[in-house]
Amino acid sequence: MDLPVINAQPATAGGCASNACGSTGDQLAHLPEHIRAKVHNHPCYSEQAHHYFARMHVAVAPACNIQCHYCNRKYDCSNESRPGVVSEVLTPEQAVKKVMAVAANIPQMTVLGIAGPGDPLANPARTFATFRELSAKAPDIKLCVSTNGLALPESVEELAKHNIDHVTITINCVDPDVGARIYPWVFWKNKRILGREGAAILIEQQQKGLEMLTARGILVKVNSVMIPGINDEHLIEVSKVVKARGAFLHNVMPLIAEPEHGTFYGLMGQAGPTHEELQKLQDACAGDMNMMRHCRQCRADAVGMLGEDRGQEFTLDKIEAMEIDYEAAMVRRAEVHAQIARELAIKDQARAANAEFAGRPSGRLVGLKGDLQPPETRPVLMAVTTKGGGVINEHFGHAHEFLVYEASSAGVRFIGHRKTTPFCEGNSSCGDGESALDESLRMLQGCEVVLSAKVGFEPWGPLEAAGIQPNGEHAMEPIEDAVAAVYEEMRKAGKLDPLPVSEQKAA
Ligand code: CLF
Ligand code: SF4
Repeated sequence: MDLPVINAQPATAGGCASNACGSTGDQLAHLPEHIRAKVHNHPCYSEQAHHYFARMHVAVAPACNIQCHYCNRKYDCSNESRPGVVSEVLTPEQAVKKVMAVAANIPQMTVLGIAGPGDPLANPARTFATFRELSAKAPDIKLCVSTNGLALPESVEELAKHNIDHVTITINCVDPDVGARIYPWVFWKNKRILGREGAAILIEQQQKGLEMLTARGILVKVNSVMIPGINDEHLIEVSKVVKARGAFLHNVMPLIAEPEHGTFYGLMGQAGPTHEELQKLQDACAGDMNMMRHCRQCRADAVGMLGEDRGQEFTLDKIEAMEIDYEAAMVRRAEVHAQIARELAIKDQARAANAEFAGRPSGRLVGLKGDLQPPETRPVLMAVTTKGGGVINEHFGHAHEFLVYEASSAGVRFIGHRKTTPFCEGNSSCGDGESALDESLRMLQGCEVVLSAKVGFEPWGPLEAAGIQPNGEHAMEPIEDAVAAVYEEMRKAGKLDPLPVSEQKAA
């Protein structure tokens, strides 16, 4: 990113120092070189990378060895996917073919993950056959896996053997009493173990696996499903524990539970958190942990940039018809990756020059140059629409999601994303756009500005009426620059009350 990096904390040995892994700026600058090399093009481990690089999943793992109350086996794994969407399970051979076809056609695809629809490590033969083939045939693709952790300790050697540098463990609790309310059973040593006893085994295996992985230098991300009233407050403790054991990143995701998903929680009416509750918990955890805030809870067969799914372009029949010259594809992929690296380097240089000109290392808005700092002003949430590349390049009416940023005197930080339905797929006719616009307005709750490449006449009035200022003046600009500029305009226009002196932080 181009703007102020909010460096809230000093660097630590365990990974990112700030909340920057899910945040802004040259978030990787403080990391040791070998860690940077691992995460710079992984769209989940680096917020910056997710604007430029894509991932894909292959659904080769149908079975699971535990039961989560938020999962129905008929649907994708809730660890890493939206419930309610069925995946086609592939054989390892089909999966390898698909990966190579996608890599040849989407050169920005850097990471192959196995994340379901069950648990990859409960299907070790299928999972490792896929990894083995791919590491031989497509060595330029990073391999990634997501697991519930029950079978992790016995799989660590095999994971290391295949050069799997990124492992996600879904850890929802470190207390078996909490676990008993999330996991009705685990399947352990050929027996189904119920309730608290089963949860205790799962927790022990997760923590052991985490330690074994970090001891080998494998980067571990911990995913946690926030279940209000069950583990929400407890996740602060989870964050501390997993950080102490060497986890690199913590991803707190909202529970998705609807009756039509057929899950226990869905049927029992267990509610998921609101945007505000999720952000509050993520902020509370951030004091101890690098937080991921850009997770899209992907399907187990997702393809493309986070937030998009191009799976339909790569169905088995279409792949069969494709001629793939992977040698040539690797050359093309390397060129595209080098081009992105050059683009990012230019942005980093511009940011460094900005900071130097402003006379301060970071943590202040670009545009506030010189020695005098204005008084601290209240934070403002702004939504942006983007198709990727880190710039504002999506029309308001075409957006499938809003990225939400918080601008304050301290800088610009990424808060999260909110899914929506594009209210207008065409330029002039908006069909049943009214209800979709209502949905967009609801998703924009709490935001005072929405920045898009273009905002049409039709939504303009309702947005203003809802207290959200539409803004199309920063089309094609880097997101953080644009957000900072608008914040500065608001400050100059007197729209931001200075914070009381007692609430101002030392600059
Ligand atoms: Fe897939 Fe997971 Fe690897 Fe990413 S997803 S296995 S780490 S490549 Fe990413 Fe998707 Fe969130 Fe997962 S956005 S659900 S965190
Ligand atoms: Fe479902 Fe994944 Fe939990 Fe297994 S680990 S029950 S597949 S959410």
